[in-house]
Amino acid sequence: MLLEMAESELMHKNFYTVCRAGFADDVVFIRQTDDRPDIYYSDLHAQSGRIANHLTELGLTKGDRVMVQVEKSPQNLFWYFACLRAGLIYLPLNTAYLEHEIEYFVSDAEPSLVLCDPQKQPLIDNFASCPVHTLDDQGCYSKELPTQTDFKDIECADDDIAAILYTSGTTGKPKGAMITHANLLANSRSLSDAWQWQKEDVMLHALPVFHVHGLFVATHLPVINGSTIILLSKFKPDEVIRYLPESTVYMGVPTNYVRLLANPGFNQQACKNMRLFTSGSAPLLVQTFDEFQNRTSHTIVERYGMTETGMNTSNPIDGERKPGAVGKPLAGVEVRILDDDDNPVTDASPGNLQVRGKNVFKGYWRLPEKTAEEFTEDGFFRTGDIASLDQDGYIAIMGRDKDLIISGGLNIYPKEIEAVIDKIPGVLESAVIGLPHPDFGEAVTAIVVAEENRKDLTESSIISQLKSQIAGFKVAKQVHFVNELPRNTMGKVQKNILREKLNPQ
Ligand code: MCA
Ligand code: AMP
Repeated sequence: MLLEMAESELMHKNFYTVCRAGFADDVVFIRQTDDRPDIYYSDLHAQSGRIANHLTELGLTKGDRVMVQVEKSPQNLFWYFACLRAGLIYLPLNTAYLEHEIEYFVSDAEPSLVLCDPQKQPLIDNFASCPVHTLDDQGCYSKELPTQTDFKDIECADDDIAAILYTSGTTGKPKGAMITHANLLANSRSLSDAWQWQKEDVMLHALPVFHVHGLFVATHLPVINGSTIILLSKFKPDEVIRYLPESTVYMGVPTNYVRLLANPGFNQQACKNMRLFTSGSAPLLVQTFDEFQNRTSHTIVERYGMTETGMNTSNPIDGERKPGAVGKPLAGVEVRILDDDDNPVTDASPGNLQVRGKNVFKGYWRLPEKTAEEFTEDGFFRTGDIASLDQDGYIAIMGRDKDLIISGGLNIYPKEIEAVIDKIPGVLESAVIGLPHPDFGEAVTAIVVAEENRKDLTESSIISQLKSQIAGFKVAKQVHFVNELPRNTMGKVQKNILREKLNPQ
């Protein structure tokens, strides 16, 4: 099995080179929809080689950042693997990000090349000091690629950075998580093993490819095993149901499962060849878990991860998959639960979850102090999640120590939204909270204190201002106006009171 490969394998290779040893050229890498031709692993190798040559000809060298904000396509994945091969740092961005958000990422990451959709090019050109090239949703690149497909892969050490993924922060400014080639390898191997991945597995891929979930978990597992991916450009329930019978593995966030269950065409017949359904990125409600089991006779494998750590725990393939639990630590991942005084919790009470292992990232980009704060002296990463451990060794995520909303599997930091609302003329202050939502799990909800007589400030005016400034998924679904925000004696806004008031149980 993969886990038995020597750990020193990466010492002179990059993550792609290790994958390359496991895939065969004549196997289909991507099965496309709409009768478009299959793409083979030989194509992945040749096309990523051409792009890697091109990037080298452009003068990019090891450690340079390539920022990518494009629609999902096979070519998008060629670019990702090309960067790994050339020792460049791949930096994917959510396609929903707007001007100010992108400008921040460009200034913080200082990329040597930006690849974006053609419509965004003029905008990004305004503030980027590097070249801005385009890749459209059909995979057409704005420049000519060299014909040379051979490329001598760049050697990488274990802690060379493969990718930077931005994750929002409680301070309101997103932080770049530096993920190494060794992190990618360790996590792909442990997951392959835990989920008993077979070469013959067919991955139905409907996740975005700018997060750990879609880019690493759902792409790496097929690639490191040389399996086929059916690549859907985005999640559409009818399309997923159409391609499920040809697949064996599906990975989703809870919202994907809620939406599949809402579709009458989602039934046992559609799932007849399926081996594995996994869920993560947000808590899976027991209700969804049960309904799924009743409808399909399949039991979802819930797992738990983070951008900074990749996957940490998973329910088992063999053995009980407990609803409401995220399973046991993956091979090579150490997990501990501590109380607020840093003493180990020895019973099933909730405490602060910390993790250590080869899966854990190198640190935050250009933020050594923040990085040091998030690690303990003995090298555990503080996840900010509150967890408990039951007598069978299963972990359950009970809550979060961080002020974070997870909506449809996407993280939203209230502080960032509050900062935008507070700048709207006539707003005195605001608080942003997550309230239970049947589709998104949690819905962003804003509570606003306005100046007296500001009749122009309405729910829709606040929402439209937000829409013009931040990505759509972060925009408040509801806005409530109050005379004042509840505060404790220290002056801190009591968000629990707001939650209770707006969502009485
Ligand atoms: C879209 N909208 C949302 C969200 N997504 N609102 C709240 N929360 C969301 N997640 C809004 C849009 O702004 C838009 O608003 C309207 O919904 C329709 O937009 P559309 O793009 O058509 O949305 P959709 O296709 O319905 O997308 C919903 C989705 C998507 C499929 C659930 O958000 C998604 O793919 N989520 C998964 C994200 C993911 O992969 N997360 C993993 C990251 P309007 O109509 O007002 O304009 S976490 C991770 O990687 C860690 C490590 C882990 O553990 O996995
Ligand atoms: P991100 O920063 O986008 O990588 O999101 C990571 C966070 O998502 C974790 O710290 C958890 O709070 C949450 N998360 C991921 N998977 C699960 C899960 N299965 N159950 C509960 N929360 C989860």
